[in-house]
Amino acid sequence: MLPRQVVKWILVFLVISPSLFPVSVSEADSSYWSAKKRHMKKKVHDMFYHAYENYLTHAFPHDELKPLSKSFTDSLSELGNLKLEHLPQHYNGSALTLIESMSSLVIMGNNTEFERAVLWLSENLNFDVDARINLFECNIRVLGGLVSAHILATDSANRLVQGSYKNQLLTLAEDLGRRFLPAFDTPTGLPYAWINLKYGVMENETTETSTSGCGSLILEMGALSRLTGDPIYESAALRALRRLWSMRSSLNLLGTTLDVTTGEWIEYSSGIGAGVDSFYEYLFKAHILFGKEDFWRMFHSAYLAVQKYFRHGPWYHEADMRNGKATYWQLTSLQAFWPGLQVLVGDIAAANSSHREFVHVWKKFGVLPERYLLDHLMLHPTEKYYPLRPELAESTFYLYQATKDPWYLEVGESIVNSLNSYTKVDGGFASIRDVTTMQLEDHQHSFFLAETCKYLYLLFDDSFLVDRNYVFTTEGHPLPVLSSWHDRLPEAYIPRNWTFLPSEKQARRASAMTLQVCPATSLDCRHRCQQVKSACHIPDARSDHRTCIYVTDELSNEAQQSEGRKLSPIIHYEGLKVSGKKKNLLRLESAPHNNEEIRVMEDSGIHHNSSWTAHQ
Ligand code: DMJ
Repeated sequence: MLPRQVVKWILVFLVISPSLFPVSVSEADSSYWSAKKRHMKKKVHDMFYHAYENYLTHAFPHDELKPLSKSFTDSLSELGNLKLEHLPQHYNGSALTLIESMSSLVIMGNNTEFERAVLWLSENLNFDVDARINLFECNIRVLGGLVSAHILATDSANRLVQGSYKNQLLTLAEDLGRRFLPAFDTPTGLPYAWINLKYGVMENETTETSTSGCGSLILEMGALSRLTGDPIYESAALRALRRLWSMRSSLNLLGTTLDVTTGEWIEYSSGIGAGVDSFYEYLFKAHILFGKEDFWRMFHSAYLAVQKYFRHGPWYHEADMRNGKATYWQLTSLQAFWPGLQVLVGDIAAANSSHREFVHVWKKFGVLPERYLLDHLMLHPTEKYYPLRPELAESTFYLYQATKDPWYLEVGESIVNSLNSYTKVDGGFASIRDVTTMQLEDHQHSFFLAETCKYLYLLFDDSFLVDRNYVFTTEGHPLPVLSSWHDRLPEAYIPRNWTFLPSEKQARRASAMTLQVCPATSLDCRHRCQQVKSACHIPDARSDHRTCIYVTDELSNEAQQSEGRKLSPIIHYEGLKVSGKKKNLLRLESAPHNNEEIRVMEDSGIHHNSSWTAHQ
């Protein structure tokens, strides 16, 4: 037994040691997370290659891998033609998964394989096939994949060494873009959802399409126009987008499906998920990519309407565009992209609270079910599947970029672990048919390589993004933010120094959007925050939705003095029992780490950490 005096001194030492050696504690902390990131990056790298190599072995050049039977599916054309009636006899698909993998290969630093893919596609890809394809899917996956890969093949990084690249991917993209154009030949300019690559719009083609189907073509088609110098693609996409926007209700809400010939709504109920999601995403991203004020105005009104009519605490239900009344109370897996978009906008508090609800559902089931009935707290009877979707990983990546809170790394780790335990099979990664039984389905979607693996990789290793600014398309393909692509960037949008705003103590990153979106945002919240209001954040009026806590002076001081990681995220605070006078209703948001200061904000406040700049 140690003498009591010695025990006492050991205890005293343990209590005061953190203040004696603060640096070593935080160093230990940061080396822990660095090691964790390296380990996780390797795990994601291995996942990607397991999926990719199995695709090459068992499915290439067909579209997608069937990992259980180790065979293939030509999903791009099968979507529009389940009986495969019109496909040429020796049709080999469009190498969809290879196209979708190219930007991920670059992000993971594999230029050799990227070059191999570029050369193969240059020599073999051909769109002159009698196949009815979905315009939206083909646009985001194939056109987006090709345009992004062309940019990566020709930027200043000199990734291709064989010298045989003569813009073949751009030529292919342009050929595909031309094949899209007949779809826009409607009385409204709204495109048909389906088009035959060889023959254009087919006889008796359905005139029904979705909001995302005609409202999210602008990034890829706009980029194609900028690269080729031919405005026709961008004009077609823009005309459709404007027409769609003109169909909004007086509440600035849109429906989910519509008729392209009459320009009338078919389904008046909509939300932020299936059939609509990327419409919102593209309004905002188009503003970043092309600098047009119009996109911003549309996005701003649309975003406000979403927050006002769809949001219920951290959840988003559907509502009727005509009167804003709630229709369906459902959480869908696709909605999980929304917090990521909110990070780009700078609405971090709202992003954080929704994101953790999705994480909660992910943890409850092991993955995110396609549809969960919020009003009954149960799974949708038929939509119990999880097809390896990327949206939660995507939002986790954005939130980590904005906050650097290691909690998001832990979320990423649990996503990776779930994917490996439930979906990894010998022949690749299989979708889940039913999240209650974890029964698998014989399909590895191409977005698993284009998005799921990419966002997880970027979460743990973002070196690809250092000193570069990209907008990721809805399919995860990077497009660079170039000032030469900006039509107009008014003075008011440009901070004096592109990336940093001076602050008394420390330069704080601020996005160009910050200045425009939220001019009243406080950048220094160390001493009891001033009112922080965002132009695009509608406060949730119901007090029972709030995730706030009452903070006493003592706790507030403690929060400001403590090491950020332990106290910063809202979630960590929720378990605390705070006693004392209810002085200020405060909310802790964002996640300072190491020496960054804690930000304490009023409810409904937002903080911007994201930044984007235009390269010359
Ligand atoms: C992807 O193809 C795109 O992200 C699209 O916008 C909707 N979601 C799927 C993957 O879930």
